[in-house]
Amino acid sequence: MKSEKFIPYSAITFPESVQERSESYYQFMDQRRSVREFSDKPIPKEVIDQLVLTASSAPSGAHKQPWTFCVVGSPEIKKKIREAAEKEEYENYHGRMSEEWLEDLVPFGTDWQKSFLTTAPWLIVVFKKAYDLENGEKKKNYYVNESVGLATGFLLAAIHNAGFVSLTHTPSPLNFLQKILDRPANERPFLLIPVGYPADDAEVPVLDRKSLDDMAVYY
Ligand code: IYR
Repeated sequence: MKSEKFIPYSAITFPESVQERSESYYQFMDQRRSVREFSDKPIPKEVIDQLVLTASSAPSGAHKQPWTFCVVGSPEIKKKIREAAEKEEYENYHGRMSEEWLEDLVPFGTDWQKSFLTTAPWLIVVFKKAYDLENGEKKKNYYVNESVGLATGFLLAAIHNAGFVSLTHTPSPLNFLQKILDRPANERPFLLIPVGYPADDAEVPVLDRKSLDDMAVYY
């Protein structure tokens, strides 16, 4: 039974054909790359606001929007995050990651040093909320990982659309972010995303993407 109010859905139409639009959007999104070398060129906060609003327009379980985007521009806090992340990553690269894992990362040229955490003008730390707190009462959220993953995908697309670059960074374990950013117990860190312009000499590894035949099955 429909208990909430409903309004008509305003269908969107475009002047171009569906073929043209779907092809050009694919070509555009296919140019998105994870970048590890950032410029320190500033981005206005108001622009980041729009990217975060776009992320929060993602679908979520029972429309609970179970996320908090912590947007860090403070050089002091970025420094603290970098120090804590590098401490964990040093351990990861020196014994905590398996030989197979280290081997799998060779094409990306990653190591424990994370200079992008202080160079990029903004770090967006995405937190997931297992539950909400309303006047001290726990309110359940649903499909939290799926929802927050979707919102992060929207965020990456918005960053790319604005002409910026990003990296989905997963220092592990992530819990130092909870402490540094002083987040409440119902929030857990999900991903750390530096956002900025690419460095002038930024490079990305040569990668192929799977063909349609290798990743889609039609019935
Ligand atoms: N978190 C580490 C290791 C790492 C793991 C995967 I899977 C990557 O795709 C990339 C890096 C780091 O950030 O270096």
